[in-house]
Amino acid sequence: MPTTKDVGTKSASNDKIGGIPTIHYLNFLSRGRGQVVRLLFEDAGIAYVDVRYDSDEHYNQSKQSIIKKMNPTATMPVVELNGRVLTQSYPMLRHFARQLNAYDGATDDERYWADLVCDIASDWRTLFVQAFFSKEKDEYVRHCEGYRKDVLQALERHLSGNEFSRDGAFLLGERVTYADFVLYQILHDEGLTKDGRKGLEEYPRLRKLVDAMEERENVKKFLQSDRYLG
Ligand SMILES: N[C@@H](CCC(=O)N[C@@H](CS)C(=O)NCC(=O)O)C(=O)O
Repeated sequence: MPTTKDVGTKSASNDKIGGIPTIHYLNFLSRGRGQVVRLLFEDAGIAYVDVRYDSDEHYNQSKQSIIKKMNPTATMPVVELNGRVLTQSYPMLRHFARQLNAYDGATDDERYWADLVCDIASDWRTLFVQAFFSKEKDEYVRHCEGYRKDVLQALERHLSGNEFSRDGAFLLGERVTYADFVLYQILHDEGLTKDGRKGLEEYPRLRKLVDAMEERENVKKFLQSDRYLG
């Protein structure tokens, strides 16, 4: 059976999104595509119900029963909210951003910029997961030396040069977007936010974003809470 936990207290942000969401996700500590949705809930002060499935349980049982009933692709995260089911992590974030009237650009150009960075982070996550879970010896080491270096350099160059992000900490300078969360989460899951940001020594612009994310009031509280599982 999955574990279920109530998190937080109902707030005005819950009213804006239409209630208290239930998020179904694998028990990947505080990592993965589902975690970034949780992190946005935490930041926005959204109370939520956290349902976690162990991988064995998911693949042997719940994938074909509970999850596939809600989501045709049978993947997670899946969010139930007010009798509706939401699927696909990053479109979900954009949906909540619009409902909260926050976490996104104010113009087409700003939104394009946030979506662009989200897309790079999404491609990166796909390759990270493949390498991390590969049965082939050294595949993850090859990933870190190859693709990961390239994508870090590309992101550093993008953020340092872009008119919206070059002067502030977030993608839109002082204003945080859903894509900052997506980028933060892959940097976290790759182990680049810990150990004094050792893995980000060559990427000062990305380090600035990570520092600013972890200084956000509710993110900071979350990282210091027992809900943060590493
Ligand atoms: N594009 C989907 C990808 C979802 C996805 O691949 N989720 C993984 C976990 S991060 C999953 O459900 N894996 C288990 C499975 O495929 O059964 C999204 O962003 O929601």
